[in-house]
Amino acid sequence: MKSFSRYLVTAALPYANGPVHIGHLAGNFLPADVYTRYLRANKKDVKFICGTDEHGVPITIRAMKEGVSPQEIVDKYHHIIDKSLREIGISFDIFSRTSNEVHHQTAQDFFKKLYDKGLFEEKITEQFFDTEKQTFLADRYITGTCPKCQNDRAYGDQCEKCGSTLSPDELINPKSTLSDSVPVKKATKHWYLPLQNYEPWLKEWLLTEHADWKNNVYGQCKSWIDNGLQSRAMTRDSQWGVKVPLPDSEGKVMYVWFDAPIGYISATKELTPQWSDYWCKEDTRLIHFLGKDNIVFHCIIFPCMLKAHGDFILPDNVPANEFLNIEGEKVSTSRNWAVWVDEYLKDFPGMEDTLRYVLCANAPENKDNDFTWKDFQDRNNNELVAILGNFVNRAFVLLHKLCGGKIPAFHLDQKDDLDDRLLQQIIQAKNEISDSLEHFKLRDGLFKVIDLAREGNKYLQEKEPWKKTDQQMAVDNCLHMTMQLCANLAILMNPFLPHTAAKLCKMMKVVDRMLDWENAGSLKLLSKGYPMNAPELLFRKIEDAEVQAQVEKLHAGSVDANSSAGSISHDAPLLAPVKPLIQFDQFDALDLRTATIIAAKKVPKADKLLELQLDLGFEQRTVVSGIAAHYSPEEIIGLQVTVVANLAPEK
Ligand code: B3M
Ligand code: ZN
Repeated sequence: MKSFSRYLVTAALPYANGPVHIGHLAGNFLPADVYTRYLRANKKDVKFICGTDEHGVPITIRAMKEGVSPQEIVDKYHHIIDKSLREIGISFDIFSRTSNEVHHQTAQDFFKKLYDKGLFEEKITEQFFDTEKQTFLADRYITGTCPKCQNDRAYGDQCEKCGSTLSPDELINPKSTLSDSVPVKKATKHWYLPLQNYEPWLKEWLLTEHADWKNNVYGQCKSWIDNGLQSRAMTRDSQWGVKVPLPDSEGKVMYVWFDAPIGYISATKELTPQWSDYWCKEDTRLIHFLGKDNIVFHCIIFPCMLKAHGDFILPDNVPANEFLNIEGEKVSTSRNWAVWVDEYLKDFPGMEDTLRYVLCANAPENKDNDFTWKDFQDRNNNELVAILGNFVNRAFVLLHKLCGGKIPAFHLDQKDDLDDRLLQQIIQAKNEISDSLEHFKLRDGLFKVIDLAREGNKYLQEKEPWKKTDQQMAVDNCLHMTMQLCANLAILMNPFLPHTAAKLCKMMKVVDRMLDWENAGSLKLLSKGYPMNAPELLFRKIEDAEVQAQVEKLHAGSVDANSSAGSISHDAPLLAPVKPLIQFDQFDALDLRTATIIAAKKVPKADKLLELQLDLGFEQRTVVSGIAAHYSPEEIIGLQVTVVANLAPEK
């Protein structure tokens, strides 16, 4: 096994064209963060790099939909994404932007170097052109009828109805989305990277030397290589992107997948003057975290670019994840079938670690996995609250009750088998969690943390210190061990649940340094006589109503893929969001009755209001209702409605 002096961890750069959802977190940011926190706890020299990807069609399309400039789009979403990732605890060393000057410069230098080495092919091809707007059209900007399913809203690259991959030539009646005009073909020059030239090298480097990569990653790469690689255009006709640094290249920018991965290099430059140690020295371990749709770019195209350039190291591993579905369906941002991280943070304040926990526990490491709100509630209530939180709370409560809140002595002559067993379990958990994390198996690692807490509960149950108040030494030993286990748990949970680990450290009155990984496995973390703070609950229970509200919100905000509202943004859901929770006594105060509408008329000078005459059975009443925009008086007479019979009258 090669030994490394430093680590460079990257998480795929999210497009700054919308907020991030839990699929991004589970597939990409969270595994990278857990791994990085583990490296830091091991005192490794590590830089964790990310930022927003601010170029390409995803940005310009979004700008068109929101009716603003691409610059406004990237500014808006960069900040939203940055904020929510920080709040959920993704501990980047830098979260940069590909619109930064240093990035444009770095990407242009990179391009120029490949050009000067003669590594590009220049080709002239015919591309669709909008004569009205005088611009070439990216595939996404062309719509027409799908030749496979006749959907008349298919895109030039894909039909979202039947899922087929298309080219604009295949569309029936193609139209430009910019002007609705029929596009024409026009010749244009671009620079191509002949990937086929790198095939022998890729077979050696990737398929042979990196045969240890995850099966899902290796398999995808092998099939790309086996199918034969081709030249791929590294430039586009557009006004938005990194300009091609060559004479006579007005209107040409880099293909977003050429400049975006170079963003990892530019962000490192921005972060530290020592950036070249990280990018140019062979004893740096470069690890890219990403979702499966980005595998080919990180495992084939970017490595070919790096190889062509020659100054930089190559990734040592690319532990890509599969997809996380939600409530059994694929995440779709256009259909608003997603759980947005910024909204989660608002709806569940202080519960960052619960989301981290549930997403790690369901990490789509080897196959697509599913997130459901029921599972979210169950895992929180049955694992975090009932096992981990419960153990820590019992330990602290018993310590305050039976030992005056101070760490008791351990009387060696009274040590028994249960104490030995617990120590062995702590040491074994540390080794197993380390091994899991080193092999990017987050779920296994996380479950071992919970298992260890479960053992702690078992230990307390077997020792029953509350029944031994006449044997202080036995009580001391039990609570000494229990508290050392709490400290060990803080270290072992820290990569996964950093907010909780910090809270626990505060309760134990210890500094962050205690969380160094080397400290795990020790029974000397808290010394005799050291006073502990009063316990605080680490986790809280989640009620049925809270998850029910989330399920309703998900369905209320979702949009049918084929409806014309398919472009709705999650900022503007179709239905009003569910109001804040009320307590049962507020509900119980309402007197709800069924009434029949016996007469209805418009209220003069109030276009929203109808005046209704209601029969409640025990009385007739006149009420005013703001439904005039939706119902005419004629159509509602005779209908039954629910009335809040005890609502105070108003003028
Ligand atoms: N922005 C694709 C994506 O968000 C792209 C990743 C770039 S990583 C260099 O899925
Ligand atoms: Zn189709």
